[in-house]
Amino acid sequence: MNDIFLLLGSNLGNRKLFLKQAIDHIEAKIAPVVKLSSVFETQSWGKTDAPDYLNQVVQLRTSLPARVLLEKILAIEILLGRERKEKWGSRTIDIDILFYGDEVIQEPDLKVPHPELHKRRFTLEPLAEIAAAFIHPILHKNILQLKSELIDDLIVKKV
Ligand code: PH2
Ligand code: MG
Ligand code: MG
Repeated sequence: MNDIFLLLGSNLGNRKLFLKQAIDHIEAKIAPVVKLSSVFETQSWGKTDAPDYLNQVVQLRTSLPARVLLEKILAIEILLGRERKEKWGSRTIDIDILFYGDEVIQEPDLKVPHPELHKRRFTLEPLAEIAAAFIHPILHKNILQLKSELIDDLIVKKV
């Protein structure tokens, strides 16, 4: 079994409900959630005039191959009304694979660990809540260390 960490994000419509529905679909179609961070309200990163997000990190354990996991995640995004029009466009739900155990995957459409995770407060704050000691398999630092080195000053607050 692999420890999987997923980041959920929503900044369109009933954001809280989309997070909840994403978790319900993950549990029904992928695996039970073993840990869940608080929900954080976060300023939009990359496209700073977009509405604020709600972000939350969930931990699962599964032996599903990463590619199968990715396919199931994309299907859940579509089910919850995700549309892809522009980079960093607002979305009902985004589900990103942050870590797949300590595996490193570098394929065009599947990069694990998530290549930007260590630069983003909206990811590291919820992740630190449930996985402070988890070691990043490329950077060889734990989540608390990565958080202490962050230079992202966008506002991230627990709701
Ligand atoms: N996701 C992005 C781009 N910007 N900003 C916040 N606060 N939260 C996100 O989940 C997010 C973002 C691309 O997926
Ligand atoms: Mg994303
Ligand atoms: Mg995504």
